[in-house]
Amino acid sequence: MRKIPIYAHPAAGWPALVASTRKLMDYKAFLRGSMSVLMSNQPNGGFDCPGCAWPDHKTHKTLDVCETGFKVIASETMSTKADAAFFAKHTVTALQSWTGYELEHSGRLSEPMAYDAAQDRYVPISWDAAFERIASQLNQLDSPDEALFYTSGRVTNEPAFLYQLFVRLYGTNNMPDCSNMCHEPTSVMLGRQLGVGKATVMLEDFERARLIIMFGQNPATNHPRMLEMLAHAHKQGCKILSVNPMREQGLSAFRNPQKPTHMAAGQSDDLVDDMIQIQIGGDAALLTGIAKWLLENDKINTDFIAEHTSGFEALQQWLIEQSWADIERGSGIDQAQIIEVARLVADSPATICTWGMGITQHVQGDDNVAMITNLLLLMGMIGIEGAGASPVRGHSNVQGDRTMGVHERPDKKLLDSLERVFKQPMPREDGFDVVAGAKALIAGKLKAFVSMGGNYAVAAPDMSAIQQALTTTELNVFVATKLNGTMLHPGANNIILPCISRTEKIITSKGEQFVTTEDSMCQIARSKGNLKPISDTLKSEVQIVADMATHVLGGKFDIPWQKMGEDFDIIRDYVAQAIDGFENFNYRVRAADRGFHLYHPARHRVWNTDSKKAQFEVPKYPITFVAEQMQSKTSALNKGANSIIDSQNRKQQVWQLTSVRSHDQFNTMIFGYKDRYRQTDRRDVLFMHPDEISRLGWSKGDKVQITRETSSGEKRVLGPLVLTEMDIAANAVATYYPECNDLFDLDTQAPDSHIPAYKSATVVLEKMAMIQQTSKDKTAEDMSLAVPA
Ligand SMILES: Nc1nc2c(c(=O)[nH]1)N[C@H]1C(S)=C(S)[C@@H](COP(=O)(O)OP(=O)(O)OC[C@H]3O[C@@H](n4cnc5c(=O)[nH]c(N)nc54)[C@H](O)[C@@H]3O)O[C@H]1N2
Ligand SMILES: Nc1nc2c(c(=O)[nH]1)N[C@H]1C(S)=C(S)[C@@H](COP(=O)(O)OP(=O)(O)OC[C@H]3O[C@@H](n4cnc5c(=O)[nH]c(N)nc54)[C@H](O)[C@@H]3O)O[C@H]1N2
Ligand SMILES: [Mo]
Repeated sequence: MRKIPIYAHPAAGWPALVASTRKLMDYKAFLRGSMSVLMSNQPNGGFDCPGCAWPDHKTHKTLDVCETGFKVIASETMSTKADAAFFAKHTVTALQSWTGYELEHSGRLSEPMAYDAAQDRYVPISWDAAFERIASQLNQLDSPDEALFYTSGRVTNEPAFLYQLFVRLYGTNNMPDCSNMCHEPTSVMLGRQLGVGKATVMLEDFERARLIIMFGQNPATNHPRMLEMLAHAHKQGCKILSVNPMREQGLSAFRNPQKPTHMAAGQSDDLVDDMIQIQIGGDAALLTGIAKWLLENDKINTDFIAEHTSGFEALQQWLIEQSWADIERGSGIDQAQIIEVARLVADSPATICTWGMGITQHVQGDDNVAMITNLLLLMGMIGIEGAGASPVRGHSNVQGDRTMGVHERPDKKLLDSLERVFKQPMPREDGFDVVAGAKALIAGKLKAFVSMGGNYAVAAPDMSAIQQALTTTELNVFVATKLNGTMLHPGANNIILPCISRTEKIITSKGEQFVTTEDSMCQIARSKGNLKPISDTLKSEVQIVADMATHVLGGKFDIPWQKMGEDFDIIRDYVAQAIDGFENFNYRVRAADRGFHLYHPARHRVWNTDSKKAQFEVPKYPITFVAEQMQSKTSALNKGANSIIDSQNRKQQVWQLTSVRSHDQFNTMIFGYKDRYRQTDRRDVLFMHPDEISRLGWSKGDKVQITRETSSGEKRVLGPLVLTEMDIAANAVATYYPECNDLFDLDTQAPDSHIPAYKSATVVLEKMAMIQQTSKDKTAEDMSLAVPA
């Protein structure tokens, strides 16, 4: 296919700095925010950037923050408040029609609020009254399992540890977290295959790697600080490949903001040597092809396999059985190009595979991760310098929350350890994850929903159904910094508890407190905000959990909740006793600027798996899964009188849809409508290759509607969307998350990790002019603001 011209301005560089500065101004956050930005991710104090989980550079004393970081900080440090006066002006019904952009810009939540049904408004409530109401509702439930306790990955270690302790002592493991929608296949499969569900690499490995393969990841937008590391590796001769259905343009031209000369001279680097434009959902097939060639050409590391692994024969047999025809059909890539990649893998003494949501968010997400790990194991690329598995986490502390015990399927070791330290029995039954919790809510089986951050309903599939279900509960509680669409569907009691954010100071009777986070490469470091909280009324997340526990559990357990709320060292002392790898936590986290690295056995070729060896896994799904699905939908669609005929009188075809992020959002928090790299200034777009647009006889700018049929046969419709050109694989289309989340359903998920398949949905497209009578009342212009909350 023809390549379409790339974005003219390099990623990062001046445009990114200008965009960042403008965002601080938009948010009226300049004074609070700019001072704050200078303090993020610095050695010797400062706070951990509340953006992504990419590790900090060890030695940087300059601006170790990026465009995304700037925007997230601006969003936190804005001086506008969503306070009592704000809520007095707007009914909840009116707020329901606000866009995500409008809600995000309504300001920082600054006092506790409770929903008053008579007025249809949130009204102020005192902290005490709020906690009493929470306690009375939670204590009335027939079983603690009727409550769901969600966590989002921005929550830091200390509140996360306290929260899981409170929830377990209350009596349930119903602790879904955003990880269930994000890197869950990584946690599950790396856990099973290597013994630890986390990255085996450290930042310095990127300096020694000879080959980096990036699967389904868009660092220019989502982990901009990673670009600098890639640029560095590239300069040293490391080959970099990107496997992605979209040519993500931020990777093609990068200007390093850390290097003023680079910026001034207007130089830029192309970071990617080759781009493998995979079919959506085709990664397992591609990896199968690479592994098959390596195996059949004696390029695998037989010594490593013999000494360290188990399950090789089964994988070998399976690889031999896979045909090149299926590999090509499943991946959309020619055998010749796959062999080229395989040769690079064979020749590389040090290979890192990195991956993001393009790998995990599929029905075959678990298989995709398994195949990446299989490839690394076949080559012996775990436990040597410059090589390994590098899943790149999203939220800044999503990995830490899990380490602290926020987990709906806790392992026995964690529960034993909590019982030993706190001398109380812990619930042993697995709880609900995001999908199971949402289904239980919709089925009316849950009576209370509590969330530590996040925007559960809007981030999940079946958004509207979850929002509707929240109106049927006895209690919904939101510990949060910003208003969002999960808070606007009140049940009998709906309470918002505003918290101090990452950029703000936490001062208690014991003095200024710091918290800790864990980055994507297992580094634990301190984080301390430097701004005065936006309102004197705010409490820290730790104090909110301590108060909730005090009110809900009363004097039932001999645990110093309030002392912990005042002195976070006490929490860390408990963590040191309860969680592996945190021995001497308070000392070690203070001893070095960047804290400490958590022991990772697989880095040392110690395998804490069932077999005590690294484990090969055979994929569960056929590698032609997506291709088959598209084929069967196409023939079903074109059967009988209902078939849709396009403008050139051809029968309708189906497409594979993926959902992605822009640099003007952080998940459901919409900062703006622009995507510089993808050259659009609206979010209601459908990206399609220009060749495909002309093949259909359509034009860019046309309005199209998407229809998806769920596994139960229900039709979901989204549109109109504006057709926009993009260098994306044939048969593939893309749009922005979360606007599309009602297209996805809770039943379409991976078998072991239960991750929703946000990255591949088989859909039908229709040009709006051809659709009769459906949406005459809605123009694309209306839709450009219709970002769901
Ligand atoms: N600015 C900004 N930064 C963020 C976030 C944000 O919303 N905005 N969110 C944070 C969070 S929580 C996360 S998890 C990370 C997410 O970071 P990423 O994983 O980079 O996020 P996405 O944009 O969801 O998708 C990544 C890529 O997957 C590709 N893709 C889609 N389908 C497939 C496929 O089948 N195969 C392959 N190989 N690729 C595919 C898409 O084209 C896209 O380039 O970013 C974090 N950082
Ligand atoms: N279609 C589709 N859906 C997806 C994805 C996708 O790629 N496609 N990605 C999935 C992924 S990877 C993720 S991680 C989820 C994200 O799911 P979530 O983590 O639930 O969503 P966020 O939008 O990050 O949450 C934003 C809210 O967090 C609150 N918040 C912000 N900072 C703080 C803080 O410091 N403390 C507290 N207590 N609250 C705070 C604010 O109230 C804000 O409104 O979405 C998932 N959904
Ligand atoms: Mo994420």
